[in-house]
Amino acid sequence: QPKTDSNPKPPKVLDEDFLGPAQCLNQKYTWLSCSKVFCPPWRRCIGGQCVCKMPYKCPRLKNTCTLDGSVYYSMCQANAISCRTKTPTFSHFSSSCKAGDKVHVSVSKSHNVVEIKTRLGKMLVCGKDWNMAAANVVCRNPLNVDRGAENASKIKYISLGKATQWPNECMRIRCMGSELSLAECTIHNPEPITANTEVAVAKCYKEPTGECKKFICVNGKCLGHEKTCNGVDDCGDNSDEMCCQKTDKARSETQCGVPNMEYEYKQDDHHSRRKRLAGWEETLPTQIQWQVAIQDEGLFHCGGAYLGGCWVLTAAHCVRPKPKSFRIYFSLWKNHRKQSTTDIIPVKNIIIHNEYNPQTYANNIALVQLEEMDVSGKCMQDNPAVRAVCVPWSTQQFQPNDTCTISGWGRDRASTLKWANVTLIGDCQNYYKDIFLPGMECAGDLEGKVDSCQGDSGGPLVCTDASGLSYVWGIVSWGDKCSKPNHPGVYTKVAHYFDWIRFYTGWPAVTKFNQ
Ligand code: 4AZ
Repeated sequence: QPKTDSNPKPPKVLDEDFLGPAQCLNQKYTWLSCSKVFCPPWRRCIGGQCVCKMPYKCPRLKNTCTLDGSVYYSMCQANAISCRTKTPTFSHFSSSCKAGDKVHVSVSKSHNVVEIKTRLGKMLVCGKDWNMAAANVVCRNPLNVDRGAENASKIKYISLGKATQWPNECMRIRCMGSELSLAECTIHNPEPITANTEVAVAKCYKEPTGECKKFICVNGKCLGHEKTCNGVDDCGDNSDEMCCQKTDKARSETQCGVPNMEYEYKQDDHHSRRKRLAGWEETLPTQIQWQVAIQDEGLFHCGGAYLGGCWVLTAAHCVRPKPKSFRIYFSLWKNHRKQSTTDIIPVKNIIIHNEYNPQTYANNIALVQLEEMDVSGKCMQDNPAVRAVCVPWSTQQFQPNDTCTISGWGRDRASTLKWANVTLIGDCQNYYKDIFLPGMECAGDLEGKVDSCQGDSGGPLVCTDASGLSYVWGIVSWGDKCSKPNHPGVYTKVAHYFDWIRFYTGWPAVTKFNQ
């Protein structure tokens, strides 16, 4: 009788430890597997799958035109219909939906250059922002329904040669990757092209002739193993990025919203337990583990929230597009002086919302991308006193009257990091009339007892859900002075910017877990 193996073999690890384990791959996860990722607004999560929402369940936001010229109430509604019919529906936002505003996309025979035809004429796609997500959308339609592009690349305009008459303008486009047509992506106004301008090139996927001996995506696309777990959705359904083992590769899984309890109550000296009081309270040295301080030319004006990986979220008015003048301080507590757990990280890039308006504070949100330490792609050493906060994916996750926490080194509160509880306020137009805009949220109280103030800007308003996960619900943004009755603090409503954040940080940063 053959001996039974009492030590079952560990699951086979594929692709040099990056892809796998096999149990995960067998689940055939894609970007519609809501046990791992969040569904887009026009889908809802049932039994682990994002299924199409009923169009009437979508909010009424902004007049939305469809390709056949009819009007809907939001992009969500148009996409809920596309989702059911599996054909592109969304065309553009406009109050008068005139048919004929269609965007026509093609890929040229020579050089595979992407061309778009709109009522403005024929143009190319600018190389800036051009990536695999956008190439997948271009190639998805109308032939490669699911499989999208083979690859996305760029070519200098001058290299195209003169044999063909090429358009002399390009449009910058930004896609999430899940769009059914380019119309659903953000399309910028045409820009003039010069000889050295890079323009977009897409090679659309073609079914290989033989059997696929490499990685097979859930949608059937065949990929080289080097394309799996690289932070790029090469499959077009994200299945090459859904099962990646914890490794040193640039984007490892993000765990968010849970402080390291071993450290939370570590006390330097006389501090007693955290109290629950109304009003500002001094924090313990490593209590708010996602809080960062932003230093600009040696000065501290603002806070921020660590999202994991190489990403910090803050207010647009806290930063300027000069990464070299900034340093991010993690695990800072008193006097803006380092403590033993403090890490100071340089900044690689600053992304300010392109519709940020410094007069109205509309879209007061920015991402700070930290400098990588080395080829590992990591931006800081593991730090037990630093944890990431989660990004909320739905504007419904928290509601008026929920109690959340603000923290900061704001004005007149001495020099230790402080925290306070505040209440979300639902009817803020009543207090700020038309200067209160979409994407803003109020918190505090109407008597003006507890409020954020100058110096707290950019810092987090954090709400914790029933399971104990903490989300950065708001970013300290503005207010009419501080603690003024009937003028609560105004915060950037982070959930409103989920797609914007995801576009820049990629899927892993906003995925629940990557295992
Ligand atoms: C400021 O000047 C500021 N009370 C920040 C927050 C608030 C007011 C002003 C909210 O940065």
